[in-house]
Amino acid sequence: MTQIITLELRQWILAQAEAGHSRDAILAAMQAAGWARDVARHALDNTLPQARPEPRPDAAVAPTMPVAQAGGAGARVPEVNLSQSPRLLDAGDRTVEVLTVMNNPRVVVLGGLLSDEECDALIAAATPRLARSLTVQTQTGGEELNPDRTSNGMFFNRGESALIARIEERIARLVNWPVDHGEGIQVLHYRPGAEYKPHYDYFDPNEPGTPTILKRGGQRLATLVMYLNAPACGGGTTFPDVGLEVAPQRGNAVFFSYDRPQPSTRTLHGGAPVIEGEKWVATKWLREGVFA
Ligand code: PD2
Ligand code: ZN
Repeated sequence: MTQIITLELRQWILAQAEAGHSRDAILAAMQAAGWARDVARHALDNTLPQARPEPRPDAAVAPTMPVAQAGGAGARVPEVNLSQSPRLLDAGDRTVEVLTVMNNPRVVVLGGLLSDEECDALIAAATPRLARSLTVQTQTGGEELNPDRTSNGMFFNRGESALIARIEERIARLVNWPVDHGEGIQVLHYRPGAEYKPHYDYFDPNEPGTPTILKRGGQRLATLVMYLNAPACGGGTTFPDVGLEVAPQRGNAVFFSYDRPQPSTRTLHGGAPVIEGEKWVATKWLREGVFA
């Protein structure tokens, strides 16, 4: 779990101290809001001046602290547990390789998340249900044809088959996030020339349709793009802010998370045009709350 000590959090801490709250009271309020104890202590140590006035016993902790789980800066997000820098991860029914890790943006490239048979089965189940991909229309909360996205796609319902349920459970275990906080898996098919221009996967808080979209499951916090085949040329997943391109390898996946719906997460990403061959991916988006 990554929690970021933001300027907003520091300002809140200072305001509490100025209002007469003790260090322990502020620490307790932060923990109650979901901040890990060591992160909260670190934030206090690095924010409060060494000598402080005596706490006022009557002071109440303000209810407006930046909550750690709320999808704002420092929110708890799905996270692959890499604290011991493992080469291999136990995903329950399968062992997955850690191939590449980046911290800012948070990107983890995973090897062997899906077997060849699972990739083939996903493509076969998706093929009869493909239609030109739509994107969420942030003006209204509806869906629209988007010229920046020239793939065909479809959504599976969560748990709709044994295959889908098995993959969803594997993902949930890998990224430490409940199955019911995930959208249904989406499959996309790109022909030569097709691409998905750089975009953010979170919903822009400034768009008028976003409150409607957020009613179902809250913000997106993380994305997992799973590669179901390997196009001969092109079709990488690009992160333009950091010059990263993840090569589409069958069975591998790229995971990235964003603890706030802001470009400062550096999670701008796109699907580069397919130059030769075709490209199949399955995408799983993870939400803040239950996506029912
Ligand atoms: O197909 C991809 O590589 C890709 C790139 C960017 C997929 C998505 N975004 C997505 O499904 O959000
Ligand atoms: Zn995307």
